[in-house]
Amino acid sequence: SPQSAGSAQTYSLVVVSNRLPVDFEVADDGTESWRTSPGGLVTALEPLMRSSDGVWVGWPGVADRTFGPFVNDGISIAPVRLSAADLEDYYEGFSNDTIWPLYHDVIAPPSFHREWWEAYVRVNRRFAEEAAAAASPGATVWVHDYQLQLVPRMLREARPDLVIGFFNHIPFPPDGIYAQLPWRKQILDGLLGADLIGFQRAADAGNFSRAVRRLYGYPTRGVAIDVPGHNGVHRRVIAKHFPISIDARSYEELARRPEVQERARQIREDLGNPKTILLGVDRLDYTKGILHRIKAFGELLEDGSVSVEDVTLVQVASPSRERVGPYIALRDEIELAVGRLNGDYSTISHTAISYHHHGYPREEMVALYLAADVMLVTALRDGMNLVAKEYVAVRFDRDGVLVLSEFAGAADELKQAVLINPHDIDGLKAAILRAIAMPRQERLRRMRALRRKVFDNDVAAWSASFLRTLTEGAAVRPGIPDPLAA
Ligand code: GDG
Repeated sequence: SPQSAGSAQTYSLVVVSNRLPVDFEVADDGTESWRTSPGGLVTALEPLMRSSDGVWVGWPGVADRTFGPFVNDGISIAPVRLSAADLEDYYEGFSNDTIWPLYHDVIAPPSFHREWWEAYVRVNRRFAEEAAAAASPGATVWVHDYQLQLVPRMLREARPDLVIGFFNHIPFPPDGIYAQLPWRKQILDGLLGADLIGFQRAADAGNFSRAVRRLYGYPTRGVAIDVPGHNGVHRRVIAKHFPISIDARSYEELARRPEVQERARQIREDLGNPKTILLGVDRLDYTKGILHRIKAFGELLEDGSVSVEDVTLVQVASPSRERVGPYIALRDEIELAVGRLNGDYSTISHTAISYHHHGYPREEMVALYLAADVMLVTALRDGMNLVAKEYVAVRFDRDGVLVLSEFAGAADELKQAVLINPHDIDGLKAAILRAIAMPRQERLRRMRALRRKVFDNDVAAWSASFLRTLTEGAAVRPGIPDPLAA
């Protein structure tokens, strides 16, 4: 049973991601402990992991430490060891300074370094080995995200009996951009080791299939790709979109708590009770369009369309990838822009931009969403953008306006948002003014439709749909246990 995780233990469902859903923590007095880091993915997979004999393979967040397998909160955990050098080259380097910018339309220039690639191959192999060791015969393995694109192929070679799924949380770029990657064929081959490759948007799946056609010439038809195998027998790989979501009900439940609502009122008051609160919540990342948002708001103040007495912009920019070059530069640029704008427009009683380079507890995020009249999601490119969905889930009062970039995956579903092109600063300014002035009737109508979309398609539906497609596709292979049947 999964209760007593030992190194020889194997499981019928193996989830593999760069980070584990637990953080290793060392207290001031030296006490070491594990803390669950609650994310959408854990919430979605938790029931499945508990009921169906599952294990999570990933890195526990500290370098150069070896941990044996253990059970945390009912979930079996198999930690993967990463050295400080692995982190620098595989994670900060190849994952976050090569693949991340390349897959986000080269908003920042990707760096190509052969040593980073070598580390990426080496670390992917380690994850694949750990996953193979944890998988029982015919098990389902679900690999996550851009840090682990070589794992599906490595796994298939070691364990042809496995059913392998991969989900890409970030965009997949158009062929003209993807083609820049010196290791473009190896990465495609790595992904094609999976039976099912999931993407956020239909456009991402299309970009992937086109890249496969262009670089390998494999025939594709709709979502199916026929990969030539041994003896001329083709193996069918499915590349399809599965838009990720959130645990919507848990967000609404938090928002309904009296103390969270009281906190939202307090936030408004502390900001000087402006007529309108605009809110941005992002990891501090160049894909999120934070500078475009600040520019548009600054111009609205400059041309007198809004005043600091009436409108405040709250920007949470949570610290992210602080050792990666472009992120260090971006933080300086953002803080210069915020400082200038506040210097020019803030008064003693009213701040133009209330800027926070902090991570907050989820309760505080929910209180901020409740306090915000207008949510600004101005990403230049974003796989999905969960912040947009969280804002909608929290607004049980059906009020509030979502301004949403068409370059975020969420725009495919959240059509009743005010959709914008963040590169068009005049268009963005007009959308902000429209959101500020929007009649209550229209706000309620739009938010009702948005909420239906988010609640009908929550993260549990997402993971069930992915796993169902994965196991149905594999059902033609004999002797494969169905993880959903548990
Ligand atoms: C990647 C893709 C895709 C942020 N600051 C704080 C905080 N957050 C939470 C948000 C949200 C999450 O982090 C961010 O998710 P996003 O989807 O907005 O963006 P990425 O981090 O870039 O995620 C993205 C996602 O993967 C899932 O597939 O949607 O496109 O880029 O949940 O609320 N949470 C707390 N404090 C903070 O300060 N508690």
